Amino acid sequence: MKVRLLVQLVCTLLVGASSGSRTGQLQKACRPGFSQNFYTVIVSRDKLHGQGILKDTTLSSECVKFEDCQRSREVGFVSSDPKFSVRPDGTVYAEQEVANLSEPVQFMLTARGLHDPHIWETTVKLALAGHLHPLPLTKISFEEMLSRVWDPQPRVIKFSRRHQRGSSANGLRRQKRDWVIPPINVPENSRGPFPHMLVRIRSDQDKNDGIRYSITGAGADQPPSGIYNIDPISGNMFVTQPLDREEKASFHLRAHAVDMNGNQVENPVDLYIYVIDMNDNRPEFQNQVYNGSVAEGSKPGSSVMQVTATDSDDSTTANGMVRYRILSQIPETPISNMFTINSETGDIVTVAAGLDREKVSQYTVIVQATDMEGTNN
Ligand SMILES: [Ca+2]
Ligand SMILES: [Ca+2]
Ligand SMILES: [Ca+2]
Repeated sequence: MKVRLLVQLVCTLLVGASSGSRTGQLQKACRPGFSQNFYTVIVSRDKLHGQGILKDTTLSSECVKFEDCQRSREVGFVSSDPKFSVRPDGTVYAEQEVANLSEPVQFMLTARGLHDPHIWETTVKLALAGHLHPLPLTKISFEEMLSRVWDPQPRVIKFSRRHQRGSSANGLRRQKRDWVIPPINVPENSRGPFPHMLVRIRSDQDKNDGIRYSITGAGADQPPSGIYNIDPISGNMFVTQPLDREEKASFHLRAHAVDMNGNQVENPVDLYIYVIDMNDNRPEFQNQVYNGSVAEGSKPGSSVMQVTATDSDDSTTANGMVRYRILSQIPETPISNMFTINSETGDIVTVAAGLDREKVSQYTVIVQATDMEGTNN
């Protein structure tokens, strides 16, 4: 599916007149939780040490915001990726040395109150600044895209042995603690058919009859319930409906295995499911009409105004990268391109001299914002 997006707005440049400002306040009831369900962290290249990142490097300051509604609850963050985490002040940092960050990385972050049972979850995606997504997304079909994302053969996920019999003197050898199951990827807006099998959960104990599998967490037995389910006998786990990444970008479930009497036979295993972005949102300007002003007689290069369009798709990929361009200017006097726009920032500046209020007091400029880095024109 190719998505071609076009948004237009009228941007009025009132030459010599100042623009009015408008302030609006929205009163909303405070709800504790993360300020966003998806954070994009662009990591500056000067954080790199060679190709990698050193332990304890701060990747982004105070990026993740947790609203506690002034209850001053003590909230701890836990990351699904042992390499990256978030400090209590919202700073994203490398918890371990990272060999390479050439591909974007995402992890789930769980916030847990120390003195209350609440759990909040969000997704953090890290991408190196200037990262150019190599996939020519506009040139492959939706079906091709899906086939790249779905696992062709559903994986078998086994419960980890937290303790193993070993040959060492004390008989018990601790397995590496940060053993992490590779995340499960599900493309958003999949057309099914549903239920679609994602993985098979298996215990080594299932030679004995009567092992029963279950999954818990938001998306399984907690709201939004029923998105995932599992066959208790085979351990086959399914997604039951199309997903919307912009609504919920990741899921954290736990798989359990019990015997016929309900006794736990394995330690629960954490499953992280990421919803892979599709380009299903167009850039939207915050206003339909922007009013800017610039003094007559201004020199070329004078700043006029900035316009901003946001795209809810993943901004680390072309799906959510917005580019601007000027389509037209009315009147086209004294020349047809009195203004230029920075394609990445939306800053509009003058490029020619000759602004004369007595001749033209107002210009109307049509600006287009496109995603796919503006290549889909
Ligand atoms: Ca969506
Ligand atoms: Ca999307
Ligand atoms: Ca988009």
